[in-house]
Amino acid sequence: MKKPIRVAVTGAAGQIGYSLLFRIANGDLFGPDQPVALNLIEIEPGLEPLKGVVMELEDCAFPLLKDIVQTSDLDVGFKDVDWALLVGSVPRKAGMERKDLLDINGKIFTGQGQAIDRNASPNCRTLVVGNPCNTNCLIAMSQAKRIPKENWFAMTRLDENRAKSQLADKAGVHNSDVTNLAIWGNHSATQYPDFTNAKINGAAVTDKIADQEWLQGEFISTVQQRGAAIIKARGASSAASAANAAIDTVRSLVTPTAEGDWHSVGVCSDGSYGIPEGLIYSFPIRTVEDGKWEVVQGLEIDAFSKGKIDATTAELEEERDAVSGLLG
Ligand code: NAX
Repeated sequence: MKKPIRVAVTGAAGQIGYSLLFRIANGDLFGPDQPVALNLIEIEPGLEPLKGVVMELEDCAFPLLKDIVQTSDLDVGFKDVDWALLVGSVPRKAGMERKDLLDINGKIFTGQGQAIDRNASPNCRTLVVGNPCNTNCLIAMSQAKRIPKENWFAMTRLDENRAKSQLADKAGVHNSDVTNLAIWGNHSATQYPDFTNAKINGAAVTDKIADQEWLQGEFISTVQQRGAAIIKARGASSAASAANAAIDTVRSLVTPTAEGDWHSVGVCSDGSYGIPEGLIYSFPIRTVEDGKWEVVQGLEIDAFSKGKIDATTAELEEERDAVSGLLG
């Protein structure tokens, strides 16, 4: 019997948690032969609804789920965890400036980074989903010096999946025919879904979709604004698709990437493509083996892409500067 992989999830009683936990327990992260244990972390008011979620997890009688911890104590929650999925954060409310949001969440992620540093397994990997996820990840990483910088990730996979589905729809192909789609930069409205290096059935997207104006305009803005469109239609922000993207991200980080392809995730920049070192930045990433990844090198960045990449880089630098007091 394999030892269970212990996964912490913060914001476990929230909307994304409600989709995510059942899929983890079902084996969607690490496969059908790998037992899992769940450390579910909530703030005090979330503990009561969390009890209900745990009852439902129990009622699924998942064969792979070996243990469930429910807590608001970060030292208990991150004890010996192999993966930390940081989903919980404070949403932006009317009248709140981006700076206020960075401040409020910055404090949460300072504490969580320190608790991961004190308690998690030395090789713990962390995926930050809670927004602003790149900068929250930067803050947590800066507080956890014991954990390697390569183990910190911010989620941009939902943006990649959205972009693939838009391109597939436009080209009249299935979304699995679209590959090599990198999201550059921030998980925000400045992110750049790079169609110039993406492929449809192995050919350049620009060979399959002649409408350059659509690619440079509506395609990008649809991906950038998709979250807002879902809130407008559903009356609530994306949850199942976000949980699905978190699952995709972890799976892609523990499984070697298919030959010639890549996936998108925010990682600590090593200076590739001139992106300032240390920013948590979404790049095209290849997973070499479980625990080892690299930034795909040598992609052509044309003038249009450069402009977009510069804009999202500038935004991330501003965010970093705004939280400089919280960086350890
Ligand atoms: P919900 O408001 O439904 O749930 C959040 C949960 O987190 C709540 O149960 C709350 O009690 C808990 N929480 C708040 N502060 C906490 C803390 N300090 N420690 C532990 N738990 C805490 O939000 P949900 O829809 O689940 O979204 C969660 C986060 O994901 C938000 O920040 C949201 O902006 C972000 N998203 C990120 C996406 C991405 O692609 N990176 C896409 C989807 C989503 O918008």
